[in-house]
Amino acid sequence: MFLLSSLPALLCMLIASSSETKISEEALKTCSAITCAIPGRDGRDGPKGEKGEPGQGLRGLQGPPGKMGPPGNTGAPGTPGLKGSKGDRGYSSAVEIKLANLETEMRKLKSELDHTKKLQAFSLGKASGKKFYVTNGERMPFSKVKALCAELQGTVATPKNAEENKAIQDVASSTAFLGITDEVTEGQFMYVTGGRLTYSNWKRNEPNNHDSAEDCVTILEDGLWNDISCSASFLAVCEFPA
Ligand code: MAN
Ligand code: CA
Repeated sequence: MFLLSSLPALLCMLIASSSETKISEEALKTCSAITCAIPGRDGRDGPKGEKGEPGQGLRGLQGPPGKMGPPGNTGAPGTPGLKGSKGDRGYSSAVEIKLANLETEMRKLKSELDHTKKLQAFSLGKASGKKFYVTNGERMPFSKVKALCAELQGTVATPKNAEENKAIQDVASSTAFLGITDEVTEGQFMYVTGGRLTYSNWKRNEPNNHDSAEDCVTILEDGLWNDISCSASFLAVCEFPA
């Protein structure tokens, strides 16, 4: 009795739970005629669909940079550097004593030199801030005078004004060479230390380049100048800075 009356409902349930997506007209009529009291169970998931086309929406903003990666491996060692300079020898007490003795000796020599310079300046009547002139009283050709004065860290006496001319005249007991020649260009007298003449004290009718052989200059006993042969011998007078 029960079985018979519930048959249409059972049939309806079977139709509703069928895997067919389309329910036949017939089945629907049957179903509408009866009451489907119990819903059928969900069907099983269908097969996965094909991958869809990429979306057409706007792309998002680029995200922030990722975290720093771990440090790489240590590189191979570089080429060796240049050899350093030789170190000092170090000090022994014996060397230290010698050094101290040398320092004492040097202080003594410096003070003696200072004293000697003062005596020399006094004996030459040297005025402070003025060039001074020295002679050994010997006569020699001009090239020798130049060499001698250079050896003494001086130059050949060269008056640049009347005062200096007088100072040289006072030192020279006889005719003396001056540090002036026209060896480079005939007729153009120059200082041997360089430059054109800025002062002259020529004797009347001098320079005359007598016998076309007079490129050097002498100061005569009266302080006046004469051009003369460089190979003739005259007094050597050297000049030293103030
Ligand atoms: C005379 C003059 C000078 C010249 C000498 C050369 O004294 O002519 O100019 O330099 O002779 O000895
Ligand atoms: Ca002359």
